[in-house]
Amino acid sequence: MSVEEVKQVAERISSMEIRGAGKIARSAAGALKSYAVASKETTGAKYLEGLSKAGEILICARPSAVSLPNAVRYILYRVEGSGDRKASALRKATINAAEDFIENSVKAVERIGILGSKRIEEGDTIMTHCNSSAALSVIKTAWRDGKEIKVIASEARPRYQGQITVRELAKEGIPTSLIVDSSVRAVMKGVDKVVVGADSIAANGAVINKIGTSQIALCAQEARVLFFVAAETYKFHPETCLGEIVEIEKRDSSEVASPEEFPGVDILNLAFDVTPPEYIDLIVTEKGIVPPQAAIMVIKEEFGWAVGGKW
Ligand code: RI2
Repeated sequence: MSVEEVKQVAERISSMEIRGAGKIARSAAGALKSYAVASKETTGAKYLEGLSKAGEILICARPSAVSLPNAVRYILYRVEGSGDRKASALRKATINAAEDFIENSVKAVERIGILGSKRIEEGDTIMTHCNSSAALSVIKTAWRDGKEIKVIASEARPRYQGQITVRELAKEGIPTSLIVDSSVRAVMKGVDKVVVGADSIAANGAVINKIGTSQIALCAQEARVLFFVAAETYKFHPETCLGEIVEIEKRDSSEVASPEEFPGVDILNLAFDVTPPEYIDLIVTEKGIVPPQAAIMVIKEEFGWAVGGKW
């Protein structure tokens, strides 16, 4: 894959043809692997220059999901740290690191399902929002374990990822209802648990996820409904330890309504919001279930090398 082709992958991530925080991370890793396979650079230095340029292009595709830069940096860090400086050895190191990332990511989602489903009980009605493979792994694992559960999924306007979720759940045979985002509070009294995914988790345990998540958390708190987040450890945001704020992606207003039909109106399309840690009961990761207050420990454990480093 050439730099031009890497740009095309970045474009598919940007347009959300490839979406979901875990999936964009795996696609970026896959693109770097393909770059390594196709690279004709003969010197290590030139190869590394091209690889880091390709990584930068991918990182810039979407700003809020830290899984994307974490995947790229996981690979670059390993390649840069691999002893042999020959282009061929660096290419091999890239391929190995990318394959490791992808394999670990897929296993992490499975493991989150196993751990998180222990907190789902027979007869539970679970609410979810948007389309998160980590959250759905918890729900599907509970169902496959024989727990009779029901799911209520909100639409997640404006991109309607909730429709992907309900199709996936219905295919599995799970009794599923689709609701409009504004009916969350009205139905919350019939919900036992909320399970959502994450695009980024800050050092203070705040969760950045699809717009509407924080309203759901607020309604859950009011109704004393447990609120769970399912997220792989590469969704924890190391730079928030260094005072950085997670950028909330503002997408094109045409996703919400046609600007031509509403002249003079500012149509705001925020893709994500921030749920404060006080509204979150627990975070299910592949390494264990932690309270949001433990986010800083997860970051130190997983990204100590990065937080202390140059970025
Ligand atoms: P998984 C998605 O973002 C949703 O916000 C979802 O909750 C999150 O990524 C995590 O998804 P978008 O790409 O990695 O739809 O759990 O904007 O699949």
